[in-house]
Amino acid sequence: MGFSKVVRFKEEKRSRIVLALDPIGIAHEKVIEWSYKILKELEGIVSGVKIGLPLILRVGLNHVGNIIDEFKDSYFWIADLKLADVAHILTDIAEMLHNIGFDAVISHLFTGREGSLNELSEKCKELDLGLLGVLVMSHKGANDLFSKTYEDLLSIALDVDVDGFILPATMPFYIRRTREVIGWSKIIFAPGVGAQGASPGDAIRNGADFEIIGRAITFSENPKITTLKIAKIHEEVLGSCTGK
Ligand code: BMP
Repeated sequence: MGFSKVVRFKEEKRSRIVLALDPIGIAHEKVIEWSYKILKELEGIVSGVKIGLPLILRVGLNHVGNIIDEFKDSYFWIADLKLADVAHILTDIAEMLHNIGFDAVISHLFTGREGSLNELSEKCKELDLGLLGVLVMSHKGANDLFSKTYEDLLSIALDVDVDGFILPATMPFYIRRTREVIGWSKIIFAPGVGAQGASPGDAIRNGADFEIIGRAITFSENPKITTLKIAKIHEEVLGSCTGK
């Protein structure tokens, strides 16, 4: 358990797919059943699961804990609350998410070092909870601000020693640039594949370790077949690259 599990899954050359388990549009009373069904179907072909407010607000943190418990050997678990707060709040939330069974948390970086990310990073290291920083987001409006703050956020992230980054599959330039700066020491996760426009494999070709994929899988007619097709594309891309 913990971030070492994420690293181990990568080293064991498992799939490079992280499922975004967002039950958008699913009837309230069906959300738990929907989650279990999809997680059963995708065992062995998806490595990690990212859970955010859409699921947590619908079923509550206890049910999320039960889901993680049931599938803890099959997947690593990322809590996507895009944290942005002061230190005592961040460390408290990190501890709760760790206790529920999450292996990593996603945090914004703009809150800065002292009184926020320094303390969060320290707590995450104590818990072996991976800390993943959002460098640039995947939607168009990310260009309004993130493109201007990229270098500063990267320097904050390196100072506080995050374990990995969230970078847009839709803007692979940022993935390439980050990989050039950080080498292979940290893990890059890229959302924006499928429904948001990037093609499967694009982010990995440009240096990402994992692609985060939601609707392209969960809303497809046959999630298992769709995921197998994406995994095959990833294998082909990885086969033609070195260093990954
Ligand atoms: P989808 O593949 O259905 O577009 O979902 C993408 C997932 O990745 C969502 O859970 C979203 O919150 C997350 N995400 C994103 O789309 N862009 C970002 O920049 C950061 C994210 O965490």
